[in-house]
Amino acid sequence: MASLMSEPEVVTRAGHVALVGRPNVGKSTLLNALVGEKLSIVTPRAQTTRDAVTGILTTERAQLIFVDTPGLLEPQYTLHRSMQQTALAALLDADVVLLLLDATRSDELPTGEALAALQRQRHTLLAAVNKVDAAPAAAAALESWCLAALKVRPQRISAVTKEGLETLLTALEAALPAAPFYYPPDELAIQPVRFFVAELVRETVFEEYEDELPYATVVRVEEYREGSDPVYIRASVYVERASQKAIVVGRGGAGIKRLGARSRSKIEEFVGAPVYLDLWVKVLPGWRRKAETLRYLGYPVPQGGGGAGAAPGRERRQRRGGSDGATGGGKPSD
Ligand SMILES: Nc1nc2c(ncn2[C@@H]2O[C@H](COP(=O)(O)OP(=O)(O)OP(=O)(O)O)[C@@H](O)[C@H]2O)c(=O)[nH]1
Ligand SMILES: [Mg+2]
Repeated sequence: MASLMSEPEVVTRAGHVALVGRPNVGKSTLLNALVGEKLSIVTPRAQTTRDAVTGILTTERAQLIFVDTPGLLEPQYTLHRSMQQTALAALLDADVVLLLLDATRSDELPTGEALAALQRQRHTLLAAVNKVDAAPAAAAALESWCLAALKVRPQRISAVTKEGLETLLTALEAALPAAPFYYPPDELAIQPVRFFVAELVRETVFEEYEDELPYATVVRVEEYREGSDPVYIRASVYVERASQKAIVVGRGGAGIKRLGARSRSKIEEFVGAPVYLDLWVKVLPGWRRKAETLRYLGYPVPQGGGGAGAAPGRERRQRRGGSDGATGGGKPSD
């Protein structure tokens, strides 16, 4: 008993840090920079992230479980409401919330339900003004807003140049509760490989196609044969209309070939092995607006947006990359 009591106590800190903010402020870029691995997809366009993407950073003193979230927006259709629900759930579940503001967009500030949730979260709220490499002058206005609205002084950072990230990390570590590590120290991600594969294809859709098309696109990995060489992956790219399918496929199949080749090289880098990517374009009419198609695709269905049985974000994340057995109507058509 005496010898047990005299052993030195190692105090570690651990918990969830939700990265929240308006679309395009750099949440996913920051997650990748902090974890040191590209886990969350990044595009120059707003509303890229649709899921809570988790990345883990274990330091000597702390384990930070970062949760990247969809941008806080004014929902316009059912998928938006699903994204908003995912973001707010991550915010409410977190041990620490990091609100990101964008130095290049001093008008992009949280409003409504999101602002109210942040104000309620004040005791665990930190804030940062990102992209100071691009527009350091605009940071002052955002700092004033943050102090007035949330009583928090934001730090100045750049997720791209990594300026300010060490100081931010120290502040985040200090804000976490004392706790043992929840994951092995070398663990970086929680979501299954299938999730990241689908996201990498979706990111490439953002890069290859313009206007509304990337927003009308969702990717589902239908089959993943790890044992085969190369790794065989069959994935469906769902769009909302036949005209969109024609655009993705392109003249003589040139579009889908380019999408497949570019996606494959990203996936090979991610899984570290040669990959055969079998990509199919399918039409799932109006999938963004219908509860049953969203459910089929694994998105949480917001309350009031499709009746009972909406899966909360955490459960859905595990299911989405799991078996192909997800059902719920909305049968895809070719
Ligand atoms: N100059 C500069 N650009 C940045 C910085 N951080 C992110 N960006 C750019 O901002 C754009 C949006 O970045 P994302 O990380 O996708 O933003 P997000 O907040 O995750 O966006 P959503 O997922 O749409 O909500 C990309 O073009 C990034 O390269 C930064 O520190 N400096
Ligand atoms: Mg994002």
